[in-house]
Amino acid sequence: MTKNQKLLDWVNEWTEICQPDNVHWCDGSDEENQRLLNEMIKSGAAVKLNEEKRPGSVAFNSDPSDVARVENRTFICTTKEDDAGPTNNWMAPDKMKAEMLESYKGCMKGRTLYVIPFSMGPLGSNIAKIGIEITDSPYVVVNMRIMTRMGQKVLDVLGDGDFIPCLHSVGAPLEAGQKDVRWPCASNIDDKYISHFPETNEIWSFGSGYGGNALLGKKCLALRIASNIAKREGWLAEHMLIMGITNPEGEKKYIAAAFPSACGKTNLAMLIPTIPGWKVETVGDDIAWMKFDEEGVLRAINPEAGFFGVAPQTSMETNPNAMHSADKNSIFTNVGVTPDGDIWWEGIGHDCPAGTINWKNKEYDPESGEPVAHPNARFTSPASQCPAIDPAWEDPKGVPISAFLFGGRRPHTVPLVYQAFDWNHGVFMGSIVGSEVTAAAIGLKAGVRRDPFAMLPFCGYNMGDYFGHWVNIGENAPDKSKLPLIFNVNWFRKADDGSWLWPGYGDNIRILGWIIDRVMGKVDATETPIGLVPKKEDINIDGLEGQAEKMDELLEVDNNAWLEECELIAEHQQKFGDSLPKEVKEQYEALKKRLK
Ligand code: SAT
Ligand code: MN
Repeated sequence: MTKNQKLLDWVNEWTEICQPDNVHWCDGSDEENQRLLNEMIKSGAAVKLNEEKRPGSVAFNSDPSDVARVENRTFICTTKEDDAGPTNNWMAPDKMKAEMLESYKGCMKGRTLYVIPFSMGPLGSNIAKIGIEITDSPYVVVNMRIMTRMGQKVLDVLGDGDFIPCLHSVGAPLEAGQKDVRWPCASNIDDKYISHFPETNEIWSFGSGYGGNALLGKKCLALRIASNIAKREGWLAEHMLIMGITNPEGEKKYIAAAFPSACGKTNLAMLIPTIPGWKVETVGDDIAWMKFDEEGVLRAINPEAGFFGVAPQTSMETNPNAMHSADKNSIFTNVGVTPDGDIWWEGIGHDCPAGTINWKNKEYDPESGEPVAHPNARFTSPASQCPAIDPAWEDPKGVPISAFLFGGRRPHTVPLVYQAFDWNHGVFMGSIVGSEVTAAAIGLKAGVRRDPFAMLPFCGYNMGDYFGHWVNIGENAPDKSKLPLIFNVNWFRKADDGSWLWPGYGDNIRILGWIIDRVMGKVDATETPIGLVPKKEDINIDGLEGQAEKMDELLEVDNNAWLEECELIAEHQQKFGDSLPKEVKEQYEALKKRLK
């Protein structure tokens, strides 16, 4: 329990508003976890999986209307609209609170209000932050127990200190005697809100029980709110994986990497090298918090304690470390459940057994053409179960970052890898990250969907100011010579016939190897208008049949294609108006000049 008066008052206040039948303070114990799981299995909300095949694990199916983050219902609520910027939905804090308060009144009737104390980051780390989530979803409780450090031990560290209040309700009160549904949530999209109040460090979420809408430590706290705190305090809260890379000489470097969704970030974080002597270890697959230490080294922690990974297409072929992370003690959401009580999804690597129950609770029908798992189906698994977890992943000091990687899916124009000339050039590279999408995917004309720093849905303030913050980090670094080098990678370049030019997956270690060589000053690079590109001979392609002939095309920088790219970049930069820092604008002008 706690004597923290602010916390007690806050919980009392919301108990009165939400009117739950019970209040439960989560201690994070095994017993508590088991009791909640058993209750959900008994009520039919969860399916217990086969104890031999998938020990300690359960599967949930969500309501078909509640399957992913709801970006159009995600709000940044600041006094001035300009502080939310052109890429966020904005509403004034007072107006949003008044509107949502109406929704919260009596919203937990018939339910239990759970109080979840959690730490983002190793308990007691000076980079870590404590949040308290109020929720009426036991599904959220058991997920938060995996994704964060959770329970009484957090209250012990908190003492009478400050915390980030995170309020969540599925928005589905029960009348007396009303039977619950398997996945309660607000039935109407307009009744859902994922609201952030960066000026007061508050999160109010209503109406959704899924993923980042409901597990408020992840995108809401660790990215949208933390990015605001980081800007104020001079550090970085980024949508980045963190990995350790050891070369055959036994030298180890850590890198952090940002990619838009669907670029294989979790796969890269857990990569198994295809060339002998190299080792990759995982610190985190989604979020990095980074601060300079006393020596001026930028150090990163993974604020999370688990993986909330996309299940479909994850297999022993594509990502054995992720598969093993989910061997046991895991929660599966919107996957198929086989007759023998295991899980199945598209791309898991074997055929779907007859009699499998799909994510809509119907028996799998191969004729229907409907997928068994929802494309955004997830596994929630403890990071400690990852066979490649880095020995320093819970080090409260964090790990030293030597390089940043950005990248997207770019079938054309962007070479396999190139390095920024300097920090501000790297910031410019991050600001233009994007993936090429087909017309159907965005409902617009085909083109490059820009996702600067892969932070578009996660930057909790004006994105132009965010670029400026990155510029400032470089400018104010205690020791500029110790700043990470910045690279852009593109595993997705295609030949004219549409075939991939690069094998990807475990072979990406060959590019990471070059990056590490650059960090250690072991190899030169070729200067091009867009940045520093590898000399062909410095990329190890031993054993890759037919690869040598593709390297010229892969590393090619076509000035005309880049001049066309510049027009797209100009369009993109325009969105930010006056908030675009002059340093980033200058980088664009300099690039154009080098290309001409
Ligand atoms: O649902 S999460 O926000 O946790 C994952 C994602 O959609 O990126
Ligand atoms: Mn993510």
